Amino acid sequence: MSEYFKNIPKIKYEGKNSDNPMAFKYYNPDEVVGDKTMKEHLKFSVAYWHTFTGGGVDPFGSATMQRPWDHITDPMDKAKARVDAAFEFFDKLGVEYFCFHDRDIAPEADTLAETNKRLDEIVKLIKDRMASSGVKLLWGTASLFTNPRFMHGAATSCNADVFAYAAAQVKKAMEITHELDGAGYTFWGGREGYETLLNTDMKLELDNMARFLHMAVDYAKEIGFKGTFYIEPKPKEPTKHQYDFDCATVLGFLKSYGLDKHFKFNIETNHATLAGHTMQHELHFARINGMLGSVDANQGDMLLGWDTDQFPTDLYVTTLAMYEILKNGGLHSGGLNFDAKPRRTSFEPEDMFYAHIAGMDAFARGLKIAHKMLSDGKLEKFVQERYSSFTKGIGADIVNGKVGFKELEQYALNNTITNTSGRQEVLEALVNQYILGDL
Ligand code: XLS
Ligand code: NI
Ligand code: NI
Repeated sequence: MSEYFKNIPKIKYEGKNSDNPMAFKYYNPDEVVGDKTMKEHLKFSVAYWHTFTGGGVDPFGSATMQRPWDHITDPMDKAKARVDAAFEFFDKLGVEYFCFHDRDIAPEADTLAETNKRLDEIVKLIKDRMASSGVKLLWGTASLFTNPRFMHGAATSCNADVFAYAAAQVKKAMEITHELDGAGYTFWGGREGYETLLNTDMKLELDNMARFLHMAVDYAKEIGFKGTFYIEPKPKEPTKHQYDFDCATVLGFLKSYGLDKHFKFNIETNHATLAGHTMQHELHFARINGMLGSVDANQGDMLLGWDTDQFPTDLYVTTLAMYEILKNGGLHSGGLNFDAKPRRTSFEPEDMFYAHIAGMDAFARGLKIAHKMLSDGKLEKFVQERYSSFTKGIGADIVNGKVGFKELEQYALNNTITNTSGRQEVLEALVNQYILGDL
């Protein structure tokens, strides 16, 4: 087997004073934080699409990425080379999970039957590599947005033939995910949304999306796939309005169609910010509703209004994300999938490594800071005290359903109100102290 990243060694932990860019400064896989090792807490995953098929195109320019498989012209030979390169990459980086879309791993052919045959060939290869390396599939998914047939959407297309095609594609994608023992399967609503309501039957589109998901749930049962189903919210891009806008919108949708018990969320940082939320907000909302499943770990550029999918390096964000994840008792069958790509000017193969190292270090540090925040308990205690009026007296009566408007009116007529400060700035300074302090 040829080596694709020849000058790159296995990436090691060298500690915070290392000036070697090909080394971890904070991610020390076997270091124990609380009750688990960093590796167990973080469960990093490489996104096949950005890392092995992404070329660096943007709306104004073509591909810039230089990859060691570029010279291969036959599409299936190229797909096979990418598999070898991928497993070399996972091994050198020390990442134990990956995620893919069906079309990332095998190129589409002229017919669906031929495309499925190609997929089977590559899946066989991947299965062998997984067995010999111990690398696992975090989740699989289907690309229901790249091919022009999906111009109007997939499950929400106005064209019933497209709905049928999308169903056939997801059926196959679920089968290969199952074959590779995937821990989950993700639904990101590629083009499930609309450009203008002037040509859209929103009710039928939403009903059809629910029908589609019910069919997926039924089929999982039929084939014995026990992995977690994730929905990945995103508010816009490519359509003006994506139906899976944010966690709150999706939860409402799932509940009104009786689907909520079958799904969890795969939450992406850049999608959270596009929806006008912090990542912490989305994770927190999912957590308190028992819906926090997995994370697409990236970040956006706050000055650009699209999904730039940058590697996560903002410590404030990784810290507060890990805070929510730890409070959730971890991600269970989920993980931290780098749905991220190096900038198109970071086009050399080394940049694939540097980018992942930067993200892994930022999350490793975030984990340690968040663990300290939780074991000190100062923030949690503050919140608890802030709401302590609901643990006694009239507050306890409200919570326990003992009083109604009449009793509360009596109470309000006979009592005066004293408020206390929310101390936001004190708390922000405290978080900074944790980030900057010794761990
Ligand atoms: C696109 C999405 C996509 C999903 C998988 O914005 O993030 O990459 O994660 O289809
Ligand atoms: Ni994503
Ligand atoms: Ni995205």
